[in-house]
Order: sequence, then structure tokens, then C-alpha cells
Amino acid sequence: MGNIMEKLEITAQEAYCKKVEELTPSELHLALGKVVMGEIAPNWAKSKAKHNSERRAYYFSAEFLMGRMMYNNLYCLGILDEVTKLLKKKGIDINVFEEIDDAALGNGGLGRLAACYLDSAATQEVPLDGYGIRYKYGLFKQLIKDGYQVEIADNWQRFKDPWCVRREDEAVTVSFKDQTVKAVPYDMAVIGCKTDNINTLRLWQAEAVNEFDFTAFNNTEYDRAVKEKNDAENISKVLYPNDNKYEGKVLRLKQQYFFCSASLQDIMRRYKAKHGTDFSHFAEENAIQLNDTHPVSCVPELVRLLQLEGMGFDEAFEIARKTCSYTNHTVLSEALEKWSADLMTQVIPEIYDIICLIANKCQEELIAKGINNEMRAKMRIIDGNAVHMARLATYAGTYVNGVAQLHTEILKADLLKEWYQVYPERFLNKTNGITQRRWLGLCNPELSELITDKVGSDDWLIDLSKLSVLNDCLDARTINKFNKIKAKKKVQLAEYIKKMDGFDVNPDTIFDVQVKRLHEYKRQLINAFSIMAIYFRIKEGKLPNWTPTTFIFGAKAAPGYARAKAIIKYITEIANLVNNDPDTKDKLQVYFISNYNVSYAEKIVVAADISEQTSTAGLEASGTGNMKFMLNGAVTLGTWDGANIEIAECAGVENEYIFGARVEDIDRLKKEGYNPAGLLEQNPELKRVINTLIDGTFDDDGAQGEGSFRELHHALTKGTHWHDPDHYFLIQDLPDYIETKIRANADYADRKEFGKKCLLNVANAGKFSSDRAILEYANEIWHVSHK
Ligand code: 26W
Repeated sequence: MGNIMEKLEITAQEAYCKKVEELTPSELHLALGKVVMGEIAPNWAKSKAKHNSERRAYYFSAEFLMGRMMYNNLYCLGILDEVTKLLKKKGIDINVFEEIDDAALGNGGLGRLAACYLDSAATQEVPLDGYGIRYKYGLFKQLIKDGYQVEIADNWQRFKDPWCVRREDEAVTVSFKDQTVKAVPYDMAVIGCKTDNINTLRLWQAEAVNEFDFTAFNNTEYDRAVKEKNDAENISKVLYPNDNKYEGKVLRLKQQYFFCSASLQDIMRRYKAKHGTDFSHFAEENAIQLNDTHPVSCVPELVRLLQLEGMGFDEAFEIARKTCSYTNHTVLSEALEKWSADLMTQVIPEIYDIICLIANKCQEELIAKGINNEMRAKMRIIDGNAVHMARLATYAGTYVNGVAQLHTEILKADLLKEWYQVYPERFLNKTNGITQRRWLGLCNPELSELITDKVGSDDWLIDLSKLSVLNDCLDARTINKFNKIKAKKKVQLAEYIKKMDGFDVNPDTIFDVQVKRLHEYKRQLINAFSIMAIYFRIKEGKLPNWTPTTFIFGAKAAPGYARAKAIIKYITEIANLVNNDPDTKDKLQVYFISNYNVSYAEKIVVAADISEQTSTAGLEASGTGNMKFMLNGAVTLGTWDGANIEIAECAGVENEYIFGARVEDIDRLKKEGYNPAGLLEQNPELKRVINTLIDGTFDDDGAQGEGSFRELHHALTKGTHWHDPDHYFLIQDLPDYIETKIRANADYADRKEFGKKCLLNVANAGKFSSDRAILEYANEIWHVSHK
């Protein structure tokens, strides 16, 4: 890096006629961003040329949840400290960049995973580029008003975007039945750590081919004059805020096809420039990873584009199948995409026709393999009016992978059982990971310093297995140091919460944290119920040794998900009760922080003592928040689900607090009959807790238990026409959960023993680096080179 400050001075002068110290935060952000982009330009060009000369891979994803880029980029370039000091000399606090929005082009786990994978690929020199959509509005911002979620549009581009380069010259067109639009690429540099390698995230923005219709304008039809522009721009206007619920909306289908088609045209243009029109070696040069089924139209689109180049269907399909692989991220039936044939015909008829050809080919192949009628019926890609995207992806790709061991086993034994029987060699597990650059190095410099001291270098930044040396550093002094760091992070979080939400959090309490999207299967409600049970016990003097605890919740609910919103309201009502009750307020505090996002997560995961991971066994594919907490030394209070199982395996189950039914238990209950109402009758404590939904303890919208809380209660005890009572087995797991939580609370009092558990979590978090995960993808799925 040359002389950053000199260059910043010049840029400030040229762009704003100001001195650096006179710039507003947003001007400084743009100016510094510009300087950094100038600095990395030569390496970026070199990396692009290198990738272009070798076999390479692409990550197709409808979501990339990148978070704030400034600190991360400076950090990966190794100049964050230097820039911090230089700005300080000018009287500027580097924290000013916290005023700049983070790029929230994703909902939750799936989008953040994509961002971690890009980071790891850049660092490990894996030739992997991302393709997605440049949404004008990312995930909504959340306010909590009177306990209710209010959504606000996320206009993240209002601060401009210094990290993206618009590449007008590489725009392509994408056609739907009723519309043709221009796809304009914006390239974001993905900067590796301790390497010169820089990868690219290419995001497509939809624009009109013709911006303005003068004939309409002259006829005073002003709306029609700009209709084409509006219709085109609508395609990349907004990220769908659903996480784990499929909705068959035309615009969503258009978004998916839009970025798949544009990206494939881009890849094929590059291939053509090298090899001309003989596309027979396409699959030898390119691998495409489909991040869930959202980009599955990539398969028929690749077939279509290859046919346009003169190839026959069979050969084109073979190439598409060799090029693409599919990652599944959920087994929840409501999340599985099933597009209606009618809708597809209405929007992308040629793609639907190709899917029909693929579906027929599949059935023929199964017949040839001697698969009987009954089994073949279960494997129909098109079933009646529904196109099953997971089946299409499984059939039309090379590999299928789950995202944690248990999840992959469930795919093989359950969701994709028939496919596993016919194509066992396609199934792989790739346990998720997180990048230690953002989720330790950047967000926890204090713990990083301790680790660097013990490891003897900061090599753990690019090889997280190095953390294991901490297994031999469990002496009292080190534990004490760790505990002090945690205490400091709690003070910092308390200050941040005060600034963001206005709450007075006491840092001298246990921080018990549950942050993630709000969904019934994640069971924030079981956490809420356990707090009510503990509240009643404390009031009755039954928990004399309880260590004061602050329960922190953060979660966005999909705007149309009424029950999730009712759960937010319920948690805030609990907060009002226990935080103000003189009997409990010194022992229990509950806070629902607003607008949980990547930037908030960076402050929260480092300060937690206890990480809440309470999903019903079998339903959380992996979880990645659980890994962030582990890496920063929190114990997991969680179920036998997703990656929790592997976390407990690595750190030792005695260093976590695992509770509740396992998948086998849940399966047995389902078979033998599960009667939550019966359980409540046998257990007056549970009944009392659950009845707080309806007995007037709380006020839901002035209805005193007659509003949305009654519906929650009804769903638990009586069920609904679409679900059995207590579909997520909360009542089943609640007693064990309460006791496990109380045990963790008691253990915390022994600061040395508890600190040791926390440190053992850090020491054994090496497996959960996204570097490990991306190298597995590179070696076993994409077969591409790396460092
Ligand atoms: C079509 C609506 C929709 C939108 C998003 C359906 C499904 C999704 C995602 C697949 C949901 C998701 O983010 N799944 C999460 O993926 C993470 C990364 O693998 C896992 O860690 C989480 O367990 C899983 O819930």
C-alpha cells in the first residue's frame, strides 16, 4: 500500500474541494473507498487474468449478505490499524463509518454463508467468483414500536457504493415472454487476506433497454412513457424478505431467471473469447455451485444457450449436468420451491419446455435403471402442475450436498431418499463454516491478541486449525485473561445497545443471547417460556443461587409472518414485566434489540456467555451463528441439531449444554402420537407458563390475551388445520431445557471452570472456518486449484 493519506488528501481535494478532516462521514467513506480501490486495481486485474487461464468455479446465489465493507477490506489488506491511526491524527474516529449502512443483500444464513465463502475463496486463492442480484433495496430495517415490528425500506445505496464498479460494456439482455431487459453488471472486489489474490462478486442490475418512450410522452401518456423503465427496474428493486418460506410470485421467478441468464451469458462470452464456438469443453473449464434451488433455472438456461450455439439437447444437457452442483439448505417443506407450470409458462415458456424435456429424460433414465412405477412417481420433476426444483437440481447436477452431517443424513434418509437410492455417488456433506477474518480478527481484536500470543503468530487468520494450541493453555492465568476480555466485550456491547436501542444493560450479568431470523422452528418461544418459568421460580424464592442474567434477543420476522410477529411482541411483553418487577429486576433482564444485522452481530457474538441454539432436532440444517459464538468463546445451550452436534463433538459435549429430543425421539413421538395437552396437564409449572399467553398476564394489542397470543396458544395446544398441536415440540423439550439452563447458570458461578469451557470452545473451533469448507468444495466438487 502506497501512501494512503497522501492519496486521500488528493482525492478529497479533487472530489470535494475539501481537506480530509472537513469531509462528512459519507464523503470520507467514498473518498477512502476510492483510494483503496485504486490501490488494489493492479492485483485485481492480475487475479482476473489468472482465473481466466484456468478451470474456475462460480457461486450462483440470490443472496449475498456482505455486511459493512470498509473495515473488512482495510483489515484484509492489513492496513486497518494504520488507517485508524492516520485518521486519528486528523481528529477523525474511524468509527464514523458505522453511520454508513451495511450491504444487506440477503436474509440470513444462506446469504451470509455465501459472503463467508467468497471471503475464504479469495484468501485461499480458490478461483471462485460470485454471481447475484444488485437489489436496490436490501433486507428491510426493523424498528420495534410498542413491541411490534415495523419495517422500513433499506436504501443502502443512498451513501453510494465505492466498492462496486459498473461495467456497462459487459451488459447483456435477458428476455421473458412479455419483456426484454438489460442486465448491467456491478463488480465488487473480494479481497483476500495475506495474499495478493482478489476475487469478484458480480451483481446484476436490471435496466430498461429503452428508457423513455417519446411517442407516448408526446401523446401525454406520461405513465406509459416510463413504463418500460419501471417494469425493468422492478426486477432488481427489492430482496424478498422471506427466509424459509416459498411464495410463487412472478417477480421472484423473474429475479431468479434474470441473474442466471445474465451470468451464463457472461461465462459463455468469456469461454467463446478463448475457444470460439466449440462449447464441447465447457464443463471442463467451468463449475457452477447452485446456492439452494433459487438459481436452478441455470440448468435449463444453460441448455437453451448451448442449443443456440448449435448443440443438440442431449449433449447440452450432459454439459449442464457436469457443470452444475446443488447445495440444499433446508428440509422444511414450506421452504422447498415448487413453481407452478402455469406460472413458468407465462413467464419463461422456453425454459419450461426444456424442463419438460429434462423431466422426461429423467423418467426414461429411471425406467432404464429398472426403477418401479411407485418410486418413479415420487421422483417426478414435474408432478401435476408443480415443478419440484430440488428434484430438478438433484437430477440435473453432479453433486448434491447438505450443510452439516446430520442434515446430509436427513437428505439421504428422508427428503431425497429415492434419489440417494438411485444416485448415491452424488451425495456429499459439506459442513458450513464462517470466516475467522470478520468473525474473530475484525470483531474481537482483544481475543485475537491473546490467541496470537499463544499461537506465536497470527497464522490462525489463514489456518484456523492453529487454534488447537489453546488446548494446552488452560492455566488459571490464561483463563483469567479470557474472562477479562469477555467482561470488556460485554461493557462494549452494553454501550452499543445503549446507543442503538436506549436500553441500560448491566454488563456484570451473564449474557444469554439468541440472535437469528425469527421462525417457529428456531423456537425463540421456548426461550421465552423458560424465562417465564425462571421468573416465577425466582419470585417464589426457589432459585436462591441464581446468578443475574441478561437475556438478549434479536430477530427479524418476515413481514407477512403473523405468528413470528406475535412472538416478538410476547418477548417484549416479558421484558416489560421482568425488567420492572422489583422482585426480579436485579436478577433477570430481557431485551429485544432492534434491527439485528451483520454489524450488530459483530458486537453481540463477541460478548455472549451463552449461545442459544434451540431449533427442533432435524430442522436447522446447520446454523452458522452457533459457530460465531463458539469461536468467540461462548458455550452452546442448544439441541441435538445441525452443526450444534459437530460443535459439541469438537469441544467436548461436557463443555456445552445440550438438551431435548433427538431426531430419533421426535420421529418416535410422531409415530406413537404426541400429546402436548396431556404433558401440560401433568406439569402445572408448564401449564402456568404457557397460559401466560391467554390469562391476561400480558397485553397483546389491548386484547389482554385475546389477540395474537391466543392464536399462539391455540397452535400449541390444539393445532391448526395445517399443523398438529405443538408442531415444533416445544412442550416436549421445555422441562429439560429449563433444567439445563439452570445448570449452566449454576456452573457460571465457578468462573475458572466456566472460563475453561469457553476457552475449550475457542480452541476447538478450527473445523468451523469457511476456509476448511471452501477447500473441501474446491477439492471434492469443483476440482479447481488453490493455494
Ligand atoms: C423461497 C424462500 C426461501 C428463502 C431462503 C427458502 C429458503 C431459504 C433459505 C434456504 C433458508 C436459509 O437461509 N437456510 C439456512 O441456511 C444456512 C446456511 O446453510 C444454514 O446454516 C441454516 O441452518 C439454514 O436455515
